[in-house]
Formats: sequence, structure tokens, C-alpha cells
Amino acid sequence: AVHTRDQIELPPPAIDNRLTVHPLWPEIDRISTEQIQAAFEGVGGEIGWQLFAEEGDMRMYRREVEVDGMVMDPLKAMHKVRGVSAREMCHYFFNPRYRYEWETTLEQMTIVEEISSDALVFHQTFKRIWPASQRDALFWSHVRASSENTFAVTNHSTTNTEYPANSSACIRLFVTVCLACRSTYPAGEQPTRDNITTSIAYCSTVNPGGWAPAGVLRAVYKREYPKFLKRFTGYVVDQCKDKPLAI
Ligand code: 18C
Repeated sequence: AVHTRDQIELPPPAIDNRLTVHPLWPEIDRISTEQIQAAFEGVGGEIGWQLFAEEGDMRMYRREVEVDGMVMDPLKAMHKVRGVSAREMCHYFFNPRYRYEWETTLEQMTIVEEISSDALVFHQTFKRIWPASQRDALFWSHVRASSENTFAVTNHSTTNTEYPANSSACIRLFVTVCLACRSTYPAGEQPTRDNITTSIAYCSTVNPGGWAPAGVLRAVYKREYPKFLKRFTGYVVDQCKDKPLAI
């Protein structure tokens, strides 16, 4: 019974009709399409990507970007995970039910709007880093099947009059994140936990929204991104190991 429930809530194979009639749909569709395409472009040909973390199959690159003295370094991470599918990976990233179990920077998550089975709007507050002010974010999150054996989640900042920016002790940050996943298994075989591999491309750009010391910020970045990707992928492998593979 547990398995059946989980299956129903897996990312749908096609866009939910309720999403396509929502006012945010044109923006969600455009940004998701752009982000998924960019996620699968390599870092090799582009100038400026520097490798800053490497562990097993995980590689993390960043570009140093400052706008008016504020650090907005884009991040691009690649990883390979055996034994889980792209769809499962995206299910655990998108579904708020699991978020507190893997997201270590989170203080509080609120679901602001349930647009459809594949799109939600979240308000999140993050743990405070001394000596900077606490941050919060308001963003839509959309999961979709893209090409063959490929699923992706895109998160992007938005606004909502009931959640105005900078009205509490929190400074609003702005985020664009994409987790794009593609599964492969040997040609002519059925996919199983033993022969499936999922390639992950995770891209993130965070605008801190207000003053934050560059040194502290880059140190947090360097520590927290590898921690997140290792913890999240490990969590998904662990959650999936006794469940039937969902493609
Ligand atoms: O993508 C991830 N998570 C998703 C679900 O939550 C979603 C979230 C995006 C928000 C990312 C911004 C996180 C800011 C965290 C601020 C403080 C955390 C401190 C924690 C210390 C224990 O897409 C996974 C996200 C993994 C995030 C890694 C950290 C990135 C840091 C980037 C700099 C943030 C600037 C904030 C200013 C802080 C002042 C020094």
C-alpha cells in the first residue's frame, strides 16, 4: 500500500493541465526549458568554470561573479549515482514531504500555493550565518519529464503579496536552481536497481539579496554545496533501496 501511494505521487509523465492554465505558466515553462538545456551543457568549452570540489563521481564548478560587490557565483555540479532513476531523484527533490530530511540549510518551509501535481510555491527561511542577517526565499518549483529517461526540477524566485520581501528580520534572497537527471542502462536490457545509473547536473545561482561578507559567503558555498549533493543523493539511494524501481 505504501508503495502504491508513493508511485501515484511520482513526477507525472506529462505536464499537469492545471499548471498550463495558471498565470505563472509562461514563466515556469520558459525558465525550466532554458535551465534544463543549460544544465546538460558541459563546463569544458566554457571559459571561467573552475573545479572546486571533487569526490568520487562528483565534480563541482563555480564561476566567480560579483555584482556591485555582492557575490553571485554560479555553481554547476555533475554527479553519477547508481541504483536509482532520474524520476526517483526528482521525486525526492521536488516533494516537500522529504525536504527536512535532506535539506540542512533549512529552518522553516511553508507551502504557499499548490498550483498542480507538478508545481508548488514555497516560502523558506534558512539558518542564520553570523555575522550576516537571516535569509528567506519565495520560489516556485516545477518538476517535469523532459527527454527520454530524463526528469528535472527547476526552482525560481517569485513574488506574493502575502509574503513581502524584507518585512521581517529576514533579507530576501533570489535563487535559480535546476536539478536535471538522466538515467541510462545497457541497451537491450530491462532497467533494474543493479544496472541503472543516473547522471545528475545541478545548477544554482543565489543572489544574497543584501550585504553579506564575500569571504564568509564563499566559505559557506564551498562547504554547503558538496554537503548538500552528497547528503541528498545518499538519502535518495537509501529511500529507494527496498522499493521497486520507478522509471
Ligand atoms: O537546491 C537546494 N535546495 C532546494 C530546496 O530547499 C532549493 C533551495 C534553494 C535555496 C538555496 C539558498 C540557500 C541559502 C542558505 C543560506 C544559509 C545557509 C546556511 C547553512 C549553514 C548550516 O532549491 C539545495 C541548496 C543547497 C544550498 C547550499 C548553500 C548555498 C549557499 C549560497 C550562498 C547563500 C547566500 C546567503 C547569504 C548568507 C550570508 C553569509
